[in-house]
Amino acid sequence: MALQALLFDVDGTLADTERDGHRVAFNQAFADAGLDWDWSVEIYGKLLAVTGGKERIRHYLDHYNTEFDRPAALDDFIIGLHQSKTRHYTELLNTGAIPLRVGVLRLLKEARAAGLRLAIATTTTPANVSALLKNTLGEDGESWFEVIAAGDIVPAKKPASDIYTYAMQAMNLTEKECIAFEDSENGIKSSMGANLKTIITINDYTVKHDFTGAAIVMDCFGEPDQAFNVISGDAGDKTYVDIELVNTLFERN
Ligand code: XBP
Ligand code: MG
Repeated sequence: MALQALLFDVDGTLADTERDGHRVAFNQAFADAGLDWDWSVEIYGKLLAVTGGKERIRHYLDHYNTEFDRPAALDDFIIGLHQSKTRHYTELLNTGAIPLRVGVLRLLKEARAAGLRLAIATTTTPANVSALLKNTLGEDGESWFEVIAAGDIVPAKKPASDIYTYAMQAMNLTEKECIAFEDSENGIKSSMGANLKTIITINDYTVKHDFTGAAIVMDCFGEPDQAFNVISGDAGDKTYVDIELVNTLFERN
């Protein structure tokens, strides 16, 4: 069956959001709450093993700050912290501080021109996706994507495959008609758990992750004047990701 849709992860794939975006917003929320918690670049890299901001805060308390005097209503406390973090993060995105990664805008435009359908499959909070797409693609940025599957819309977050299954069902498509774009081990476990071929672009936090089974692993999508570096897989004579290469990778067994 022919390729019909491109399913994009957000954080680390569309934009490099974690180190200078989400991490900074978490620390701002902790400071607002009078907490002395400060997630360094290094600690945050470890905490990223757990997807979902609320789940990540709980993981931090369970494994890195066990001495913290937990309030009785811990879930509500975490939800409050996370809502504050989301406010800080969307405000940061609204300053235009975080651009799309290399080649993303060009690939999205090429896909639309080729009549391919687009969707988002992400663990992050929907408000974060809206802010990123509006600030990078323009006011109508969300409309480029037929489905925006995000955050708590599914019971189990990545590495579970729920979010990809949800997106395909919402589009009435199967894994034989879609390809996924991811950046992390949790992400490829999720996409391959849904039997999706997956194109990986790495970032500083995921460079050492296990991407076994990926259709290809690169440092970025590249541009005509900025070649990508292929870390594993075969891009033929291509030096940047275009729809022809995406189709070649989709059709390759
Ligand atoms: C990345 C995540 C998210 C973000 C933080 O999602 O795991 O949890 O780190 O966003 P993806 P929230 O790579 O699937 O886009 O605090 O809103 O969860
Ligand atoms: Mg990601």
